[in-house]
Amino acid sequence: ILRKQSALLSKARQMQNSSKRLSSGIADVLHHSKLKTYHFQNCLPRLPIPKLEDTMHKYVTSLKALEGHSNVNSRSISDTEKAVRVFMQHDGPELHKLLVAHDRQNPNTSYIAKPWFDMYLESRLPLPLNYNPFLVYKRDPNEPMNDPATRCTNIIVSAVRFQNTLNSEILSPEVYYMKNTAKSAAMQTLVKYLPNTLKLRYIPMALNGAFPLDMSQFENLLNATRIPCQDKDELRTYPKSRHIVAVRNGHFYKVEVKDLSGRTHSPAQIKASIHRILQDKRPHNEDSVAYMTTTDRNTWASIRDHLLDTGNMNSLADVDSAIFCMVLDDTKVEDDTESYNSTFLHGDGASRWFDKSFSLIVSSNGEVGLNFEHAWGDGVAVMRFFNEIFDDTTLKPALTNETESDNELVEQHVKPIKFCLDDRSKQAISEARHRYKSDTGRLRVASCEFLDMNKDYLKKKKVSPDGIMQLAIQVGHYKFFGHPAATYESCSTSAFKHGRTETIRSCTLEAQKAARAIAMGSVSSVNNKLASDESYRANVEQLIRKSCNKHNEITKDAAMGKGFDRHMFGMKNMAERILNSGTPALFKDDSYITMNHIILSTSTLASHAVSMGGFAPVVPDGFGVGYGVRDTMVGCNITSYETRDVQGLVDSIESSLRDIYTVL
Ligand code: BUJ
Repeated sequence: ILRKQSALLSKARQMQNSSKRLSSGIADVLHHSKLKTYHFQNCLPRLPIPKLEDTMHKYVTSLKALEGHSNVNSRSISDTEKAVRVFMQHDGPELHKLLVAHDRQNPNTSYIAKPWFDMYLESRLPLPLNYNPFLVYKRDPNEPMNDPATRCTNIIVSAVRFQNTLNSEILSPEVYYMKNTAKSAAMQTLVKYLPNTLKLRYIPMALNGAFPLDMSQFENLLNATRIPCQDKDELRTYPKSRHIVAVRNGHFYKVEVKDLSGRTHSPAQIKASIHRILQDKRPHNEDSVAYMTTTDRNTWASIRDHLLDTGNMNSLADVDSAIFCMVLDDTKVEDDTESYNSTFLHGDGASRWFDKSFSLIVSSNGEVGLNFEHAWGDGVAVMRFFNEIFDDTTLKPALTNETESDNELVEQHVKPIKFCLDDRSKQAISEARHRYKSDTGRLRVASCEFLDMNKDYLKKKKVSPDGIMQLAIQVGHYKFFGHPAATYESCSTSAFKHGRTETIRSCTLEAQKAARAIAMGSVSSVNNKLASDESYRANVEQLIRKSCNKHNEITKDAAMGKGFDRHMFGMKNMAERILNSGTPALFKDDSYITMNHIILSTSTLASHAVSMGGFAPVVPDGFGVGYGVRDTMVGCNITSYETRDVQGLVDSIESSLRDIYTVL
């Protein structure tokens, strides 16, 4: 009786809440922003194309930091300097001029947007491991709410609220606030009424240290998928979508979450749908079509055509057009690196659909991760969604673990998605399954948490937290392998219209100088100079600070569109694809190849909702380095393939953090 009473009470509360939301005019939204979602979109500044001389200078300087790498020595550097001089006399100015002219003719986008989309969509490599990263949510602080069906339902409801908010364009614009003044009501009102011309809306924001970010990627966040096609994939969106696709044990389900008029089904009804799927006792589906999303893109494209020809058009349409993919995984995720990476980075492939713009994966013990396709967008859009969902599910959950399911319409809301598979399809799926098992079996992971340093500690020491982490990665690599490595740190350029990312080349001359000095006096070495020799320590401290200052400088440059990588990529693309004039010598040079064979691919993000994240290496002999600076620690999660000693690198980074801590 008591249980029934509490269920009735919570139902009444839900009805009250939903009628409150309905009476506010728009049903089921996250919030109602004063400023429209795309308020600043037309006023965003354009991504600059750096000066050719600056790009060449930065390229050579960055190459010099790699000296000691097996392919980089004083002779190869001077060869590259010569190649740069030749480039500056002939191809360079011509390609740069054409890039600038092309950019002027396309004022509503950035010079990098199309080549970057093409780069992703033309790659034939499988999406998992090569492109899709993952993020893991912190657990709901209210532990009973981590019951999988409850958490899953709350996430679905919050995601649909996000969809409604975005569709109604009342999701607040994404703004990078350096100061709080622009957050004031007066400022927001002023900006709201300024006309949409001549950057009038943008200027007062920027003057107050607030930078509106590009929101074009939000259009491909929900109801979206990548479609495999021969030689170049496509992105498709289905804005009117009313269902999600759920996967469990390799079986697919279409779960309707909105009625025909666009009204969201009640949370208790959605919970019933989730329970229904969790109760499905069919064995694991070895013939899951999902395995095809783990293969190279041309193989998948031809099998997809075949599937369409053999009666699977509606089933594929149900998957493609879903708002997002929700995986109900059978695995219990343990609190260890192996378990996080294997569940959220790749899984076994039967219960994932790597083409969807993103999938949410709920484990049997209520751990939740997000795995996203990368062509359509970058960290800013994904993190906005990720954070909003965490806040909404934890602060305004649609239901509790005690809420009972409403089963009345469950048969109508949940429909299995069936595929008709002939021998050819089954054979392709079987091959994909075997290959994926072997590829993922070669992945290795290791992580560390260093508790003596954290965000506050580093701020108090007046060093940039990111600069210190990047330095520790440099020192760790140098100490373990004895030479520097081509390093990529991802930096958003979303402060510009249709900006994507720029590379921060963290392997700087300054970082290498500090790395060598730290390695020489390391606390883990016999001659422990960092701890025992004060003048040595003071000298190393100066080198650490110089390295951090340099890192700050190149980070600002990258965020302002003044790195060198995208400019070079743009010129190469111009020569090869627009002019069809072949690859200029500079880009065939060994140095360019070495610089772009990224051994240390690194990325970080700051969010109160993330507990873990990562991605695979971008080259077979590389490392995928996810790292974070938190209130309680600094840490990293690193992947590699079996030929590299990832545990050794992580141990070395951990000991480098100890060295830096000793010096600071
Ligand atoms: O640069 C780009 O254009 C996009 C990059 C590509 N790449 C991943 C190859 C660098 N994409 C991103 O940077 C998005 C990555 C999103 C995942 C980031 C993971 C961050 C990990 C944080 C937590 C780690 C803490 C571990 C503690 C044990």
